[in-house]
Parts: sequence; C-alpha cells; structure tokens
Amino acid sequence: MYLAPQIFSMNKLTHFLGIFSFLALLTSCQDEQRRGFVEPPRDYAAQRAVDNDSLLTFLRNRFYNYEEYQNTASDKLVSFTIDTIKGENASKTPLIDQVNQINIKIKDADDVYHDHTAYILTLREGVGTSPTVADSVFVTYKGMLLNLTKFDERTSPVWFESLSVVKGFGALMPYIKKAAIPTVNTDGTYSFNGFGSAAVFMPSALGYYNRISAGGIPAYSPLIFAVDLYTYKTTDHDGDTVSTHLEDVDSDGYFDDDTDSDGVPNYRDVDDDNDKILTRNEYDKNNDGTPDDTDNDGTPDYLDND
Ligand SMILES: [Ca+2]
Ligand SMILES: [Ca+2]
Ligand SMILES: [Ca+2]
Ligand SMILES: [Ca+2]
Repeated sequence: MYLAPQIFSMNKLTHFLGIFSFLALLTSCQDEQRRGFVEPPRDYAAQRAVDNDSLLTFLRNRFYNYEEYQNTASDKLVSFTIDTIKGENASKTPLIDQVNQINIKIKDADDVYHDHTAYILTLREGVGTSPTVADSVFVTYKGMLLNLTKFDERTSPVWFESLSVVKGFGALMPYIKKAAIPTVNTDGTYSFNGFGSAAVFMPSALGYYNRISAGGIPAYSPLIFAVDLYTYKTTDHDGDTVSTHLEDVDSDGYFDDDTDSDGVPNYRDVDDDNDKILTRNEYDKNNDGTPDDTDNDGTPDYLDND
C-alpha cells in the first residue's frame, strides 16, 4: 500500500497522548436520566425485524462514494457520502454487495440475549493492528441517520473510550486497523499515515434504542457511523494489570462481570475474587504472560478465592 508522507497534523504531544473527548452526543448511558425515554421499550425481537428490514432496504438502494476513496491518496481524509442508486447513478454498486454482516448480543432488561445484526463496510484497510471493543480510540467520524441526515461529525481526531459510546460504535473498532506509527514533523506536529476507515450500519438496539438523543436522533433510529482510526490505547480501567477487554469474563460483550458479587464489576475492581490479594499481585506472578492457576482447577488465581 502506498503510504503518503503526510496526512494532517496535530499540535502538541499532550493532544495526541491523552486528552479524551467525551462527546455528549455519543455517550450511551450516563446521561440517560437527563434524556427523554419512550415508554415502555419496544420488544427487542419485533424492533430487530423492523430495523433489519430498514437497513436491508437502505443497503440495496444506496451506494457510497467508493470511487472517491479509490481515487484519493491514502493520506487524505475522504468524507463518507451516500446517495441513491438511480438516474446517472443507476449502475453504481449497491452497499449490500460490499458489506459484511456481524451479529452482536444485546441483553434486555430480563438479561435475555438477542442477536442483532450490523453491517460493516471497509473503506480503507489501514496498516496497523485493531483495537478491541474496550479500548480508547483516536478517530475522526461522521454519524448519519438512514434518511442521510448528518447528526454528528468530527474532521479533527478526538479520543473516545469505546465503552462509553453506543454499542455499535465500539463493535466496529475490531474491524478497523490503525495507522502506522506516527511521524513527528519538524514543527513538532504529528502525521498519521495508512489509517484505516470503516463504516457500520446498525440497528437501533446498538444505538440509542428507545432513548431520544440530545442530538435530536429520534427513538428507534438505526444509525450509520463512518470512522477513521489513527491510533488507540489498550485500557485497564482499574489498573490491576488485566486489560479491560479481558475482564469480560463470559465474553458476552458486557463488562458487568462481577466475580465476587460485591457490586463492583471486575474491570473496576482491583481484587476481583475478594480474597484480599490484589489482582495485580496474583494475576501473573511468574510473568509468563498468562494468568496463573496454582491449583489447576481451570479458574485462574485472580478469579479463584481458594
Ligand atoms: Ca483491569
Ligand atoms: Ca460479560
Ligand atoms: Ca467485584
Ligand atoms: Ca484477589
């Protein structure tokens, strides 16, 4: 892949390294109480069918500016746009032929899981590794509704904690590769080359579902995000040396696992099994890179209180 010498630049190392932006529009839960609700929430299975029909109809009848992506140097940001297949655009390739389907578990109020389908579109491959759903990501993005109303956009990179944004946004992250290691320019700014870009078309259950977003997004809106990924940081929210993405013990995509049932989820709990030995002191004592299991019972020491 051609790696152009410059993308765009940012001032200051501190900007690059760690000022997190938490845009109110994207936050998924902490503002719930301040926002409007539509009561009662619709049945997940019924809404899933409605949303998936809307998404499939959309993907069959729309195309994106793939020619612009093909014809633009890989260091230049392209604004993701979508249009209808008709008239002079009648021969464009429909999105449905370019997306990949992924299934994400959604847990309802009764802790019953429902698989919801999202559609992923790779816009640019990217050259680096991919973050997990739990990492902090440095991105530019555009958010749209299926009527193509743009409800949010950032063209200068911002940091997001994937766990604090809507589920479908985080779910996209493992499908995007980050840029090459940034280069420092003579003026002290940074350039990212070879960044990956991808879009997700998600049902409302992976977005705001019955909540009415502060950004004016109606309840039960399927969402579209196109995201460009520059870099990311693996998170360890409780500093216990276990990366947050590994603290989803049952791998269900929810970080509410609470091994010792003390009300503090593992990813926020410095002693996951409440045996009074800090996780950081029993996770990997022999430093072989895997969790220790002294009594060989299949449960690693840090989750095993005997
Ligand atoms: Ca941790
Ligand atoms: Ca879990
Ligand atoms: Ca706990
Ligand atoms: Ca412990």
